[in-house]
Amino acid sequence: VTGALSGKTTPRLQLVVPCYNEADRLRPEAFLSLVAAAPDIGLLFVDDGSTDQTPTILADLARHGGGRIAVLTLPRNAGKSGAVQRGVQAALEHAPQFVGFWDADLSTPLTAIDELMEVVDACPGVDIVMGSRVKLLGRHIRRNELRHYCGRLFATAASLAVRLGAYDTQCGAKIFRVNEAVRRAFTAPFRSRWVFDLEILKRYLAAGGSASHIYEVPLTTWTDVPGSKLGVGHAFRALWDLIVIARLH
Ligand SMILES: Nc1nc2c(ncn2[C@@H]2O[C@H](COP(=O)(O)OP(=O)(O)OP(=O)(O)O)[C@@H](O)[C@H]2O)c(=O)[nH]1
Ligand SMILES: [Mg+2]
Repeated sequence: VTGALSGKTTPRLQLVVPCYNEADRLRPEAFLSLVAAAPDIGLLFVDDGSTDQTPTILADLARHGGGRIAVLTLPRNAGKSGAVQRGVQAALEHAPQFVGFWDADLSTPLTAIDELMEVVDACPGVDIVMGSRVKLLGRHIRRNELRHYCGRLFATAASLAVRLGAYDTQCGAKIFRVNEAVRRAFTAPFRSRWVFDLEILKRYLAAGGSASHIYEVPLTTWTDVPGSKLGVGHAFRALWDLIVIARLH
Protein backbone atom coordinates (compact mmCIF):
# COMPACT_ATOMS: atom_id res chain seq x y z
CA VAL A 1 0.00 0.00 0.00
CA THR A 2 1.34 3.40 -0.94
CA GLY A 3 0.19 6.81 0.26
CA ALA A 4 -0.91 4.99 3.42
CA LEU A 5 -3.29 6.75 5.67
CA SER A 6 -1.24 9.30 7.52
CA GLY A 7 -4.14 10.98 9.32
CA LYS A 8 -4.06 10.68 13.08
CA THR A 9 -7.39 8.93 13.37
CA THR A 10 -8.76 6.17 11.19
CA PRO A 11 -11.66 7.45 9.10
CA ARG A 12 -14.98 5.99 10.16
CA LEU A 13 -15.59 4.57 6.69
CA GLN A 14 -12.90 3.01 4.52
CA LEU A 15 -14.13 2.67 0.97
CA VAL A 16 -12.35 0.34 -1.43
CA VAL A 17 -12.40 1.29 -5.13
CA PRO A 18 -11.29 -1.55 -7.44
CA CYS A 19 -9.68 -0.28 -10.65
CA TYR A 20 -8.72 -2.25 -13.70
CA ASN A 21 -7.59 -0.13 -16.66
CA GLU A 22 -9.79 2.75 -15.60
CA ALA A 23 -7.65 5.60 -16.97
CA ASP A 24 -10.42 6.70 -19.35
CA ARG A 25 -13.23 6.47 -16.84
CA LEU A 26 -11.66 7.62 -13.56
CA ARG A 27 -12.69 11.11 -12.45
CA PRO A 28 -10.04 12.09 -9.90
CA GLU A 29 -11.71 15.41 -9.06
CA ALA A 30 -14.86 13.63 -7.84
CA PHE A 31 -12.85 11.57 -5.36
CA LEU A 32 -10.77 14.55 -4.24
CA SER A 33 -13.93 16.60 -3.60
CA LEU A 34 -15.30 13.72 -1.57
CA VAL A 35 -12.34 13.46 0.80
CA ALA A 36 -12.19 17.25 1.08
CA ALA A 37 -15.85 17.41 2.06
CA ALA A 38 -16.05 14.27 4.22
CA PRO A 39 -13.31 14.03 6.88
CA ASP A 40 -14.68 10.71 8.11
CA ILE A 41 -14.12 8.88 4.81
CA GLY A 42 -10.89 7.26 3.60
CA LEU A 43 -10.41 5.80 0.11
CA LEU A 44 -8.34 2.78 -0.77
CA PHE A 45 -7.93 2.34 -4.51
CA VAL A 46 -6.87 -1.10 -5.66
CA ASP A 47 -4.92 -1.13 -8.89
CA ASP A 48 -5.85 -4.54 -10.21
CA GLY A 49 -2.82 -5.10 -12.44
CA SER A 50 -3.74 -2.27 -14.81
CA THR A 51 -1.69 -1.88 -17.97
CA ASP A 52 -2.84 1.65 -18.85
CA GLN A 53 -2.28 5.00 -17.12
CA THR A 54 -4.31 3.97 -14.05
CA PRO A 55 -1.25 3.65 -11.73
CA THR A 56 -0.12 7.20 -12.54
CA ILE A 57 -3.59 8.62 -11.95
CA LEU A 58 -3.92 6.76 -8.66
CA ALA A 59 -0.48 7.81 -7.44
CA ASP A 60 -1.47 11.39 -8.15
CA LEU A 61 -4.73 10.97 -6.25
CA ALA A 62 -2.87 9.56 -3.24
CA ARG A 63 -0.48 12.52 -3.32
CA HIS A 64 -3.33 15.01 -3.19
CA GLY A 65 -5.57 13.05 -0.84
CA GLY A 66 -4.40 14.68 2.39
CA GLY A 67 -3.44 11.31 3.90
CA ARG A 68 -6.87 9.83 3.30
CA ILE A 69 -6.31 8.27 -0.12
CA ALA A 70 -4.14 5.18 -0.43
CA VAL A 71 -3.37 2.78 -3.27
CA LEU A 72 -2.97 -0.96 -3.03
CA THR A 73 -1.17 -2.33 -6.07
CA LEU A 74 -1.78 -5.89 -7.18
CA PRO A 75 1.01 -7.18 -9.40
CA ARG A 76 -1.36 -9.29 -11.48
CA ASN A 77 -4.99 -8.85 -12.50
CA ALA A 78 -7.13 -10.60 -9.89
CA GLY A 79 -10.59 -9.62 -11.15
CA LYS A 80 -13.00 -7.40 -9.29
CA SER A 81 -13.57 -10.01 -6.59
CA GLY A 82 -9.84 -10.39 -5.90
CA ALA A 83 -9.34 -6.65 -5.87
CA VAL A 84 -12.23 -6.08 -3.48
CA GLN A 85 -11.24 -8.93 -1.16
CA ARG A 86 -7.61 -7.81 -0.91
CA GLY A 87 -8.65 -4.18 -0.58
CA VAL A 88 -11.14 -4.81 2.21
CA GLN A 89 -8.57 -6.96 4.04
CA ALA A 90 -6.07 -4.10 3.88
CA ALA A 91 -8.71 -1.56 4.93
CA LEU A 92 -9.66 -3.68 7.95
CA GLU A 93 -6.12 -3.41 9.27
CA HIS A 94 -6.88 0.20 10.11
CA ALA A 95 -9.87 -0.91 12.23
CA PRO A 96 -12.48 1.38 10.71
CA GLN A 97 -16.07 1.24 11.92
CA PHE A 98 -17.33 0.67 8.39
CA VAL A 99 -15.84 -0.69 5.19
CA GLY A 100 -17.34 -0.69 1.74
CA PHE A 101 -16.65 -0.94 -1.94
CA TRP A 102 -17.61 1.29 -4.82
CA ASP A 103 -17.22 0.86 -8.60
CA ALA A 104 -14.61 3.21 -10.03
CA ASP A 105 -16.82 4.29 -12.95
CA LEU A 106 -19.16 6.06 -10.48
CA SER A 107 -22.24 4.50 -12.04
CA THR A 108 -23.43 4.94 -8.48
CA PRO A 109 -22.51 8.55 -7.70
CA LEU A 110 -20.46 9.24 -4.57
CA THR A 111 -23.39 11.26 -3.20
CA ALA A 112 -25.09 7.92 -2.54
CA ILE A 113 -22.56 7.20 0.24
CA ASP A 114 -24.60 9.50 2.48
CA GLU A 115 -27.79 7.69 1.51
CA LEU A 116 -26.26 4.38 2.60
CA MET A 117 -24.57 5.73 5.73
CA GLU A 118 -27.85 7.29 6.88
CA VAL A 119 -29.22 3.76 7.19
CA VAL A 120 -26.40 2.34 9.31
CA ASP A 121 -26.50 5.46 11.48
CA ALA A 122 -30.24 5.28 12.01
CA CYS A 123 -30.38 1.50 12.42
CA PRO A 124 -27.64 0.09 14.67
CA GLY A 125 -28.86 -3.42 13.82
CA VAL A 126 -28.06 -3.10 10.13
CA ASP A 127 -24.71 -4.69 9.20
CA ILE A 128 -24.84 -4.56 5.41
CA VAL A 129 -26.32 -1.81 3.30
CA MET A 130 -26.48 -2.26 -0.46
CA GLY A 131 -27.40 0.16 -3.22
CA SER A 132 -30.26 -1.21 -5.30
CA ARG A 133 -31.08 -0.19 -8.86
CA VAL A 134 -34.84 -0.01 -8.76
CA LYS A 135 -36.48 1.85 -11.63
CA LEU A 136 -38.96 3.84 -9.57
CA LEU A 137 -40.74 6.89 -10.98
CA GLY A 138 -38.85 10.06 -10.20
CA ARG A 139 -35.51 8.27 -9.87
CA HIS A 140 -32.75 8.45 -12.43
CA ILE A 141 -31.87 4.83 -13.01
CA ARG A 142 -30.44 4.86 -16.53
CA ARG A 143 -29.47 1.44 -17.70
CA ASN A 144 -29.66 0.22 -21.25
CA GLU A 145 -32.70 -2.00 -21.79
CA LEU A 146 -30.82 -5.18 -22.60
CA ARG A 147 -28.58 -4.90 -19.57
CA HIS A 148 -31.54 -3.99 -17.40
CA TYR A 149 -33.54 -7.09 -18.35
CA CYS A 150 -30.53 -9.43 -18.31
CA GLY A 151 -29.64 -7.90 -14.98
CA ARG A 152 -33.16 -8.47 -13.64
CA LEU A 153 -33.12 -12.12 -14.72
CA PHE A 154 -29.76 -12.62 -13.10
CA ALA A 155 -30.76 -10.78 -9.94
CA THR A 156 -33.84 -12.96 -9.57
CA ALA A 157 -31.81 -16.14 -10.00
CA ALA A 158 -29.19 -14.83 -7.59
CA SER A 159 -31.77 -13.96 -5.01
CA LEU A 160 -33.26 -17.46 -5.25
CA ALA A 161 -29.79 -18.97 -5.02
CA VAL A 162 -29.12 -17.41 -1.62
CA ARG A 163 -32.79 -17.66 -0.55
CA LEU A 164 -32.68 -14.04 0.42
CA GLY A 165 -35.31 -12.21 -1.61
CA ALA A 166 -32.86 -9.40 -2.40
CA TYR A 167 -33.80 -7.15 -5.33
CA ASP A 168 -30.30 -6.34 -6.55
CA THR A 169 -27.32 -8.23 -5.18
CA GLN A 170 -24.94 -7.07 -7.94
CA CYS A 171 -24.84 -3.30 -7.54
CA GLY A 172 -21.25 -2.09 -7.06
CA ALA A 173 -22.03 0.09 -4.05
CA LYS A 174 -22.05 -1.60 -0.66
CA ILE A 175 -21.16 -0.66 2.93
CA PHE A 176 -20.58 -2.99 5.89
CA ARG A 177 -20.48 -2.46 9.64
CA VAL A 178 -17.24 -4.09 10.77
CA ASN A 179 -18.03 -7.00 13.08
CA GLU A 180 -17.03 -10.63 13.27
CA ALA A 181 -19.48 -11.93 10.66
CA VAL A 182 -18.50 -9.20 8.20
CA ARG A 183 -14.79 -9.76 8.83
CA ARG A 184 -15.18 -13.43 8.13
CA ALA A 185 -16.97 -12.75 4.87
CA PHE A 186 -13.78 -11.16 3.53
CA THR A 187 -11.10 -13.40 5.05
CA ALA A 188 -10.53 -15.79 2.14
CA PRO A 189 -10.40 -15.15 -1.61
CA PHE A 190 -13.71 -15.53 -3.41
CA ARG A 191 -14.50 -18.41 -5.74
CA SER A 192 -16.14 -16.24 -8.37
CA ARG A 193 -14.82 -13.23 -10.25
CA TRP A 194 -18.19 -11.60 -10.76
CA VAL A 195 -20.72 -13.23 -8.47
CA PHE A 196 -18.72 -12.63 -5.32
CA ASP A 197 -21.37 -10.27 -3.93
CA LEU A 198 -23.44 -13.39 -3.34
CA GLU A 199 -20.50 -15.13 -1.72
CA ILE A 200 -20.18 -12.22 0.70
CA LEU A 201 -23.83 -12.56 1.69
CA LYS A 202 -23.62 -16.34 2.03
CA ARG A 203 -20.46 -16.14 4.11
CA TYR A 204 -21.90 -13.42 6.31
CA LEU A 205 -24.98 -15.53 6.98
CA ALA A 206 -22.87 -18.64 7.61
CA ALA A 207 -20.73 -16.69 10.08
CA GLY A 208 -23.72 -15.84 12.24
CA GLY A 209 -25.00 -12.77 10.39
CA SER A 210 -28.72 -12.31 9.97
CA ALA A 211 -30.78 -11.73 6.84
CA SER A 212 -32.77 -9.15 8.79
CA HIS A 213 -29.56 -7.11 9.22
CA ILE A 214 -29.10 -6.67 5.48
CA TYR A 215 -30.71 -3.56 4.01
CA GLU A 216 -31.19 -2.46 0.39
CA VAL A 217 -31.43 1.24 -0.41
CA PRO A 218 -33.12 2.17 -3.70
CA LEU A 219 -30.66 4.56 -5.30
CA THR A 220 -31.82 7.97 -6.51
CA THR A 221 -29.34 7.94 -9.40
CA TRP A 222 -27.54 5.19 -11.28
CA THR A 223 -26.08 5.57 -14.77
CA ASP A 224 -24.56 3.01 -17.08
CA VAL A 225 -21.07 4.32 -17.76
CA PRO A 226 -19.80 3.18 -21.16
CA GLY A 227 -16.58 1.22 -21.17
CA SER A 228 -17.73 -1.75 -19.13
CA LYS A 229 -15.50 -4.71 -19.76
CA LEU A 230 -18.28 -7.21 -19.25
CA GLY A 231 -19.38 -9.14 -22.33
CA VAL A 232 -21.57 -12.10 -23.24
CA GLY A 233 -18.84 -14.54 -22.20
CA HIS A 234 -18.84 -13.03 -18.72
CA ALA A 235 -22.62 -13.41 -18.52
CA PHE A 236 -22.38 -17.17 -19.11
CA ARG A 237 -19.52 -17.43 -16.68
CA ALA A 238 -21.55 -15.51 -14.11
CA LEU A 239 -24.47 -17.93 -14.52
CA TRP A 240 -22.15 -20.87 -14.00
CA ASP A 241 -20.63 -19.23 -10.92
CA LEU A 242 -24.13 -18.68 -9.62
CA ILE A 243 -24.83 -22.40 -9.76
CA VAL A 244 -21.52 -23.20 -8.04
CA ILE A 245 -22.13 -20.65 -5.29
CA ALA A 246 -25.72 -21.76 -4.76
CA ARG A 247 -24.37 -25.22 -4.00
CA LEU A 248 -21.60 -24.05 -1.64
CA HIS A 249 -21.98 -24.50 2.14
N1 LIG B 1 -13.89 -5.55 -15.82
C1 LIG B 1 -13.06 -5.64 -14.76
N2 LIG B 1 -13.28 -4.78 -13.78
C2 LIG B 1 -12.47 -4.86 -12.71
C3 LIG B 1 -11.43 -5.83 -12.66
N3 LIG B 1 -10.81 -5.66 -11.49
C4 LIG B 1 -11.39 -4.64 -10.89
N4 LIG B 1 -12.42 -4.13 -11.62
C5 LIG B 1 -13.31 -3.00 -11.26
O1 LIG B 1 -14.63 -3.45 -11.01
C6 LIG B 1 -15.56 -2.38 -11.20
C7 LIG B 1 -16.72 -2.81 -12.07
O2 LIG B 1 -16.28 -3.04 -13.38
P1 LIG B 1 -17.16 -2.64 -14.65
O3 LIG B 1 -16.39 -3.04 -15.84
O4 LIG B 1 -17.61 -1.22 -14.51
O5 LIG B 1 -18.42 -3.56 -14.50
P2 LIG B 1 -19.78 -3.24 -15.19
O6 LIG B 1 -19.91 -4.14 -16.34
O7 LIG B 1 -19.91 -1.78 -15.45
O8 LIG B 1 -20.84 -3.66 -14.17
P3 LIG B 1 -22.12 -2.79 -13.91
O9 LIG B 1 -21.58 -1.46 -13.48
O10 LIG B 1 -22.84 -3.53 -12.82
O11 LIG B 1 -22.87 -2.71 -15.20
C8 LIG B 1 -14.75 -1.24 -11.78
O12 LIG B 1 -14.43 -0.38 -10.72
C9 LIG B 1 -13.53 -1.96 -12.33
O13 LIG B 1 -12.42 -1.12 -12.46
C10 LIG B 1 -11.23 -6.74 -13.74
O14 LIG B 1 -10.37 -7.61 -13.75
N5 LIG B 1 -12.07 -6.60 -14.77
MG1 LIG C 1 -19.75 -0.31 -14.31
